[in-house]
Amino acid sequence: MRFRLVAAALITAGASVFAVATPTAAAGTAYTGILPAPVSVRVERGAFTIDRHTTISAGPGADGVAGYLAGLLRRSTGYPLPIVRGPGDIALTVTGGSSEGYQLDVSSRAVTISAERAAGLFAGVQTLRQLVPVTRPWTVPAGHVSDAPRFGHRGAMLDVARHFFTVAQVERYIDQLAQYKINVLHLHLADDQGWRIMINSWPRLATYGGSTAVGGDPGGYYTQAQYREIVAYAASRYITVVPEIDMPGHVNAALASYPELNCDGVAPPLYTGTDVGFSSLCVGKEVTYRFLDDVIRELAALTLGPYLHIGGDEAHATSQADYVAFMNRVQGIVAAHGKRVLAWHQVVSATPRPTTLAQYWDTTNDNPQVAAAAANGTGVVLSPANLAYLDMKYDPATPLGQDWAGLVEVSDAYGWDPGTYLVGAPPAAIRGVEAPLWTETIRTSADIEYMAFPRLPAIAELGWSPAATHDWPAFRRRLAAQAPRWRAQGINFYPSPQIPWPA
Ligand code: IFG
Repeated sequence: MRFRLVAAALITAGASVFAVATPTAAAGTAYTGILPAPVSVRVERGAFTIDRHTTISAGPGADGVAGYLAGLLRRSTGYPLPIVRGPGDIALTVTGGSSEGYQLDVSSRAVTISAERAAGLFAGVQTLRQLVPVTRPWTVPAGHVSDAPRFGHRGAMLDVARHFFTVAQVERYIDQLAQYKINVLHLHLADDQGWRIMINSWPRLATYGGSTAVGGDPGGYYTQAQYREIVAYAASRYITVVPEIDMPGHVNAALASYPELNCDGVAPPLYTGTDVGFSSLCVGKEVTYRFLDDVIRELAALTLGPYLHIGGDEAHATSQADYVAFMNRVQGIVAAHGKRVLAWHQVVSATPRPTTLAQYWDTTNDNPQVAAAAANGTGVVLSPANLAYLDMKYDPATPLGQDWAGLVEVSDAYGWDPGTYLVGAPPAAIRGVEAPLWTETIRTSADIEYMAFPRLPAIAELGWSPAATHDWPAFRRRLAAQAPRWRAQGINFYPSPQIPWPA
């Protein structure tokens, strides 16, 4: 519907720049099938065919993206697709500026993608990928896409604490996220059941605190070199990693590793259950803040982006007064190491710093305390558990996941508007969305994919696309059209009965 409106508008407006041809059905479907939905698309006459002579060119600042695109297209087409200096058949250009948007033009002679920043160029490449058929002939219908993201924070969270996931498994997920223009990967690195990142000044956190997992499953942890590899791989996909060390609760792995961190000086045993809210750092001991200063210093040195996540959820074993004092003090430690704070929304019961972001995970859209903080300048990232938690079951028969926040089918994940969702929160306070995947019941990449697909693309569209493109009947068709790609990539997606999947 929207596409025809755009075409009609162009005809009415007498767009003489391009003759608005009568688009072929295939061309129309290709451009109206892009997910997340772009700001605007226009189909033109003709098509560009990638063949053995096709070249790629990259202007200054576009080399990384050009290399990524060449790798993708060489793998799928088998053609050499050399990167040349002069204007190539596929030309990538970075013009300078701050927008994450891009312009994509396809004619029978050339494909051009231009963007102010390499991140926008990368987004344009993800769109081009969706215009290239999954099988030969490698013919891209002619057209134009003009696009830019609605929100700056378009995130996915992976809990590597309840179950540990290797670098390769995390990088696999990063590649899947990048296809839908996700730009933040929040890694939940520590919890009651495991500590997953080596901290050189407190090595037992990883070597001992990382030795278990839920249900007694194998533990594990990232050396700092391995963690740097994840961060660099994500950065090459224009995804910023946000590390989370949950505190003052969800800390049994740390308490088990160092007796001195416990108020009574006695380390509890390692924990492999799935209860929450029973552990707390010792707010009254100074060693706690020396410990946190060391942890935050080492994590900040490993973090390219501006944010560190300090958790703050389910601190049921910490008094409210202690919680407030603790969260206020730790925000200062993070700032002292040059980073900004992301925290679960309970942080608003303390005094959020002006740059602190609250990650909202409540199951109601009416939370006056968070709305008041938002009205008072605190930025909010929306992760409503009953809409965006990927560990929620799709239906009672779902073999994985939980249901404490309710059942979340694709239509639930898609059926809300982040801009207006939170009652009383000014739209300007909403920084974006994030889809957490908690892993109490998730052990393999296939498990991750079963829960993340197809709901993660729904959240990704809410984060990227204009509210005006929000349309469930159109979205479910676009989602269905992604299935051949997922099958080609071996993504173990849940074939939701809500979606008209192609045979
Ligand atoms: N709530 C806990 C998580 C996890 C989750 C599972 C948050 C912020 C339930 N905290 O979600 O640690 O156990 O769905």
